[in-house]
Amino acid sequence: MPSSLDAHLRSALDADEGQRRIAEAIRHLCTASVKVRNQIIEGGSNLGEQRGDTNTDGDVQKELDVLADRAFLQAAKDSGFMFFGSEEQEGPVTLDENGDFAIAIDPLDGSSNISTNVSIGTIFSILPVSDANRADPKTVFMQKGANQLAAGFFVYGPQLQLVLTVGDGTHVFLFSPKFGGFVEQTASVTIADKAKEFSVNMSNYRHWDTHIRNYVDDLLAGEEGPRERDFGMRYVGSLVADAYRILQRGGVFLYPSDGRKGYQNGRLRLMYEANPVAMLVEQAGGAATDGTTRILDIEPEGLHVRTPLVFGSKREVERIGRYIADPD
Ligand code: AHM
Ligand code: MG
Repeated sequence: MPSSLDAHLRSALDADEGQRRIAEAIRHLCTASVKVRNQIIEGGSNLGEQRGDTNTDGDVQKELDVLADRAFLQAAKDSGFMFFGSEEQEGPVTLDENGDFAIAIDPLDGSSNISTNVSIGTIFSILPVSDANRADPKTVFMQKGANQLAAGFFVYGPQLQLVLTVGDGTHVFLFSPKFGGFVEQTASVTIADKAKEFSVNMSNYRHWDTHIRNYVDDLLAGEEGPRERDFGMRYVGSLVADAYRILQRGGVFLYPSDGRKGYQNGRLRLMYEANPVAMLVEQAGGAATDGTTRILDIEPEGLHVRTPLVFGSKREVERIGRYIADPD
């Protein structure tokens, strides 16, 4: 009999009432993820269809973006969370004045892949709510990622998986319809120290700063270049899928800032993409930066701010930092 997520939560989050409430919230998020998965499996072809509305990014919302947002909003309500901050909502939603926690969430990550039947996901970050946050709610999503109490993502792919950390390592759980819940697939993931693959949207090459181009040029030069070995490239375009692959077999992911309008801080969102991925990666022995600064130390200016993002095998992330800080 495989070990269940429930057993993991009971042993990892049992120190006090607050921890038990976080465990309960993770169970509610799992319930929502199964609903979203069922909608993906059964929902027919209209899930990738565009609705009339746009989200905070100006992206036209797809049917599944809205379904996922609703499912996870309900999970947050059921969890007794005080605030819900979603990519699909303009500002923080207050749910329960007496709640102690807040959730920042990307309900449907990888929207552009919905209609292509490629892995997509949900990314979440659970944060504490302080008295100062209660007095001035907009500050709840202005706390740095180092404050996260738990972080994770669901992957809706060939398998439904939960990649989770509550600060005691990064663990992978697989949804088993036979078992009727999530069971442990990998306890304590460790990211390989040596990167053999890189993950970046190469079509943006011409928009990057010179130091990023130099770094990627050196990878592409392979055996004949300064790295004296060949690198493979993989880029799914769903952060959850690229992050999961790196957790499994190492490598490095980059979404740097670039010269396009609106990309001066890259594309990815700090509160519900970079922070949770950074916590998972660090808990697995890897590193995550904006190029030079540790992601978890960034003081955010608000729920929807973006950040350049580099994460993966620690040595490789540090190497990229040197290309940026010391381009010669
Ligand atoms: P989304 O949350 O609206 O789907 O956008 C985020 C996605 C990430 O999953 C992925 O890493 C990135 O955007 C891909 O961007 P691009 O298409 O510019 O390479
Ligand atoms: Mg996303």
